[in-house]
Amino acid sequence: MKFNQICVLGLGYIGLPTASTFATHGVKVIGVDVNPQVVATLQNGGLHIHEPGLRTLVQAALKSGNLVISEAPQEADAFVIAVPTPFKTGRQDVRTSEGLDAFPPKADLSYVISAAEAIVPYLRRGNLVVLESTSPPATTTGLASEILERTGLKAGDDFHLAYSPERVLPGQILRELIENARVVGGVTQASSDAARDLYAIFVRGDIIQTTATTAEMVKLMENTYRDVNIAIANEFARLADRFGIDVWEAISLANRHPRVEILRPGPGVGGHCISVDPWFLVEAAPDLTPLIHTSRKVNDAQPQFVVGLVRRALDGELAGKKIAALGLAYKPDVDDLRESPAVDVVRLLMAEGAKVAAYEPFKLDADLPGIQLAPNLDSALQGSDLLLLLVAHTPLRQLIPGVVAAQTDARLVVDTVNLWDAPLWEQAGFTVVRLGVGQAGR
Ligand code: SAJ
Repeated sequence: MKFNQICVLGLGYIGLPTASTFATHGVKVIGVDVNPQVVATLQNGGLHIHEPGLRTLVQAALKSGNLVISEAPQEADAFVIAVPTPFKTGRQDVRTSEGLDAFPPKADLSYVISAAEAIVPYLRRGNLVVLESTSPPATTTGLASEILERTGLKAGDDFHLAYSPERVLPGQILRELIENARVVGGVTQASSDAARDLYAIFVRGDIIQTTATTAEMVKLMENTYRDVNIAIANEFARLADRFGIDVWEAISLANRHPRVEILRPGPGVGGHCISVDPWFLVEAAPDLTPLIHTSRKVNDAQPQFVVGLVRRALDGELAGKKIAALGLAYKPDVDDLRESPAVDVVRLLMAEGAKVAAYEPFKLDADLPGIQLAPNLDSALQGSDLLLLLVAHTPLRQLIPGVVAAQTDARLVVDTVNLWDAPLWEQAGFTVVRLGVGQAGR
């Protein structure tokens, strides 16, 4: 199939790079977002999200004249839906609810529904529609196809319909978008072929065809697999803490086994993907998913475990203590605070009466209700009783213990990500507590 014009709905972390990449590969693209602010920002040459290299890519796409930003779709050969699918229950409700067994939260498909509805007036015979948003199994053959068939056209017969998961890693989106293998699942073979032709415009990795529901499951399985594996790493950290060993040493030794690859424990699992997607499977089949459900609970409880470590380091008393929380993003070297366990840790500490100065080197002015961000490291460190390292950001890795010692009265460090060289910090006068390292392992 040939594509002269593509309409991409949703200009977030996936839609914007995708739209821009199609445009820089010579195709006319209409990038659509329902948020007028996002549209205005992009039209004025700005950027509402941070991703390495994205600014240059978007500018090139706009400059080429191939990318046009708009609030409404237009007729096109292909429509790509890349809108968010969050869940309805706020994560905070989930984490603080008494019985974590009382939910699962429900997937919020309202953006997918709106996007599909927005396409209806423009959909023509022979067009291709691809859903990229992470969705519960059978969303493409069910919900998406039902809405699009309001045109009177039949999915698979009159227009092509496919699901293709994006699997790019935030921080490396631009490279992975092009280089990763791409799975395309059509509702018919012809739909799969059309989707393959679409991504062949820029994908250099393999493009693998399957069914729409398999493609949906592939995405959910990948992220669930990672969540479950991080959960076991977090449980190992708790066990190591209890049994007085160093989990980081134990993991590196276990990983010498040719068939073992344990991931890293930490303050919990965040981001808009891995901490969300497993719920889609739990929601779709609660009777079949006790392991997935439990893993979510383990990872969601990890901020509580970190608070326990801090409380213990401060001899059981958090109220009135000043804590410098270093790093708030959901993972290293990104500015994305969505579902960040570090933010949960800060909130939990504050709920126990601690005074927290939070410093996020990649985002100095985030709007986090109730949390005041320190404008710089110095002001976070000043007057603190304890330094709590929550994210393995490169600028935090580079801190020099002797210099930090001169900036703060704190002589206690809790490192939740095993970033800092404990002996060096101890030489500079700090007592270092590391997550997953019990007394005898220190
Ligand atoms: N984390 C750990 N320990 C680890 C690895 C990660 O605690 O060993 C934590 C991170 O700190 C973070 C969370 O898990 O809070 C998720 O981070 P991540 O780097 O594992 O993944 P994401 O959410 O940035 O991106 C994932 C990727 N999926 C997989 O690796 C299977 C990416 O390829 C997907 O495209 C993306 O989700 C998505 O959009 O679904």
